[in-house]
Amino acid sequence: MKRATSKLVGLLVLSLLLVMFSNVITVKAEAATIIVPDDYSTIQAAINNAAEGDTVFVRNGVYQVDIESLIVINKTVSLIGEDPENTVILGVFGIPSSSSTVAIRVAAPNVTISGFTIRNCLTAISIANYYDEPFPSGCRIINNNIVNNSEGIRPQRSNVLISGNNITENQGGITGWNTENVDVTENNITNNYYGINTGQSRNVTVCRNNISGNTGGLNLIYYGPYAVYGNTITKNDWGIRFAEGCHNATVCGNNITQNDVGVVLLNFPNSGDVVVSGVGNKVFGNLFVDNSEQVTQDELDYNIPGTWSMGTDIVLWDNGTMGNYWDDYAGLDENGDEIGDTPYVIDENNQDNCPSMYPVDISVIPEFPKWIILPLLATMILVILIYRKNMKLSGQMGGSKVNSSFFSGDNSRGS
Ligand SMILES: [Ca+2]
Repeated sequence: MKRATSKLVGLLVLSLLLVMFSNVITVKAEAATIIVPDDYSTIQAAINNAAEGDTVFVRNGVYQVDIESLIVINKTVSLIGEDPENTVILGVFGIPSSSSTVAIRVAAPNVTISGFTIRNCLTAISIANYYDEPFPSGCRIINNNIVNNSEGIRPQRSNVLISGNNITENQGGITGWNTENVDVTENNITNNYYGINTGQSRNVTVCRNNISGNTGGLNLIYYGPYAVYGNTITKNDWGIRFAEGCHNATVCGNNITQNDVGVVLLNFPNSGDVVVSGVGNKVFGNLFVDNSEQVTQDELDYNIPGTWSMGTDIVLWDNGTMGNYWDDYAGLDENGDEIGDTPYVIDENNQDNCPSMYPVDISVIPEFPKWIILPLLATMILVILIYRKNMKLSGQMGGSKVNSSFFSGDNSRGS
């Protein structure tokens, strides 16, 4: 009985570990590498002839995509370019009398796309499946140049990692839509119209990116929660905008500097949609330095005045003990606790109650845990507690003491 229980617990723990590290240990039994153009002349032909788990390796060259030659990844493969500067997927977007839609559409789980320049497409990479296709979860878009597309990367399904990419000169760099659990980490997101534009997204983490030179850096709209930390947000027309229905965004430990406006609170009357004003948003532990304006409240007037406020007009600017560093704060610190004695007032609804007298050290802002790890960790602890309780019970019932102290480290207790 006890042996069966411990076996069961062992299996549970093992399966949890497998889930936690599934991205790392994707089974690659007998995976092959198919080379373009050596084995097949087109990327799509290589994918069509690949088996699950194979790698499609694409040599340097220019690979044209248009409406007739879009790439659909409908099985779990890694699509790897030889060199991101010289392995180019080229669309025809912007050329008169031509049309292209999505250059690469990912419609399978655990797909990796790495090592390409993708330019001049309507959408460079879309992660989206149709009903009869497998759900694309656990996909990774890493180390690519995404240049001059209408939309760069469009995660439309869950559990996506977007890391190490140069995303530049697109209309929208990353445009989330109906997505959840997206990590946007350590990308250069520069000179786009919108750098990142969330939409119908949940659990999006934006960390340690360089977001600069965009018209809008990071546009936060419904739903949230969003974690935005450790980014350098600089030289944008506006750095971060809290817009329609942004809920539970935490913006912490960012260097927000040299923007025309650091943060915009967008607020406008809404004529019909039931999307209420965003709540639960916090901005603390950030540097606000050398922005022409730190925070502005924008009121768009193109909607007919109605009953719903559609934007996000109120944000918390401190967490009760820590606020932000504002380089234009004019208050004093007479009690010497390094926190300004008077609030930094933004408008009648917004003020930082704990403005820092000195630039906060954003390098020591603790990292947010990955969303997925928390419930898994809780489950594991629960399993361990149950295991311990069962062992204790069986020990009291006169069972052998083997392993009963495995988790306690206490070998002295006999049965
Ligand atoms: Ca003080």
